[in-house]
Amino acid sequence: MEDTIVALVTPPGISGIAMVRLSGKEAFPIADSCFSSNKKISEAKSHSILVGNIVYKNTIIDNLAALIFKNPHSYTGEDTVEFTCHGGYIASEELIRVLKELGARLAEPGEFTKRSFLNGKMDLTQVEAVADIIHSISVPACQISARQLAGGLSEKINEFRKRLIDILSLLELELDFADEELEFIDKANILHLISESAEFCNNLASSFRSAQILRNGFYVAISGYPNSGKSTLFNTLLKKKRSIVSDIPGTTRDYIEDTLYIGQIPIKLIDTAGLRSSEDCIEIEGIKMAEHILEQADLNLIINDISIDENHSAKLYSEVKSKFPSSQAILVQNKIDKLDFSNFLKKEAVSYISAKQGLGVKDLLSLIEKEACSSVSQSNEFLINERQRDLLERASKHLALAMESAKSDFQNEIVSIDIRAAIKPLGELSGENWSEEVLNNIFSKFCIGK
Ligand SMILES: Nc1nc2c(ncn2[C@@H]2O[C@H](COP(=O)(O)OP(=O)(O)OP(=O)(O)O)[C@@H](O)[C@H]2O)c(=O)[nH]1
Ligand SMILES: [Mg+2]
Repeated sequence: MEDTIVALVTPPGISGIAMVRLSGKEAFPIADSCFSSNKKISEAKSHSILVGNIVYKNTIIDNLAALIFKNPHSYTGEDTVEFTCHGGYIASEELIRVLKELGARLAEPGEFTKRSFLNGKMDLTQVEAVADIIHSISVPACQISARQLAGGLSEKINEFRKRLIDILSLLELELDFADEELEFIDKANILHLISESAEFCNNLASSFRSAQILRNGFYVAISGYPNSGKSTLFNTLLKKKRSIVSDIPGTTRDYIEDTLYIGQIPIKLIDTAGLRSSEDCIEIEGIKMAEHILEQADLNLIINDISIDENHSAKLYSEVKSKFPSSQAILVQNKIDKLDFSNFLKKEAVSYISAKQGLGVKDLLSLIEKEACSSVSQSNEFLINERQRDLLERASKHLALAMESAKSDFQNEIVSIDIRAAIKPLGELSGENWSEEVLNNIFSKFCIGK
């Protein structure tokens, strides 16, 4: 962290202002050597703003404001200047060029946040929350991440981690006095504490799917036999002509994805190739993709052309249900406009629509919303990611083993081994113990300037 780093922290393009951040040991001297104002940046108070010109080699580059943050009271924990220059492509690029010529180097992706972590300003769950806020596509996801950034998740994890460390110390203390046959611990209470910690890890780990939905959207695949009206429904739901519709079976070959907002959960709709046995290698590839999507989706809409027969897709529907039990499936009877529907006996849990005329589509949307909401209904206190889920599962596995040995024949050595093994991943969660590999992996997902 010897280098002083610089980057554009706002997206490049035409805008009122752009922000360039300069952070590191030499931030103030570098800034002072090109910033001309009534006061030097190094002499200004922290959290103050100076307005002045950037002048380099007798040329005025821009007139701008400089926000000054003195270490450790900055985002990175280092001396930092945030220049708000004029927007557009040129002024900020010129400013960065000048700052680089004066000794700064361009920041790597996520380097400002990495420095913040290494300087103890944030723990890893907060770092991950920063990335989540930036990439949020729904209001609840953004709100949960903001809570996580405030430190809620680490606080909770550290509470349980500390509890386990206390248990471990007691178990080890008792071992030291094993010869004197002294007992310090209330075994029933310890068992209760381990079980509570295991439950916490389990519950948090199992909130992963729900977190994924809030983070990435609720995936709804539209599938069925060719010509059943999948693309027509896709377009009707999106209220735009997005997918090609024709009466030639096998029109859709690739899959097409678009986002629809129902309530606060983003719905990712995917139109897929019609499922049938085909000789055409491109269509075969499309069908393979469609099957993969069926497996991944949170909800599968199986579209049936009711004008052929109400039970035409019954086999496909039951196959999808049994092959992909972790996804929900709804049978959608399409083209009801082609039938005399007045005396038709509707079945429960089946949706009846005319994708072409928009009949029943509102009810289908409500059904999708209901499914999406019930998938995230468990109160999502935190938005855990894959790394966090894996660590929580590891902790919970060792806590289960610790409970087993504590229940059968309470031997301090054996119980301690698993408690220690559970404490380790909990420490990795917040970054108490970290490896370069983990950090690189986390920060590679950041953009330059964050
Ligand atoms: N009458 C009527 N025709 C429909 C309806 N939905 C779709 N169609 C017609 O059915 C034909 C096939 O529609 P598509 O939406 O292309 O069907 P698809 O399932 O996407 O077909 P593939 O992409 O080939 O698998 C087109 O001629 C549509 O106009 C409907 O609700 N009523
Ligand atoms: Mg289609």
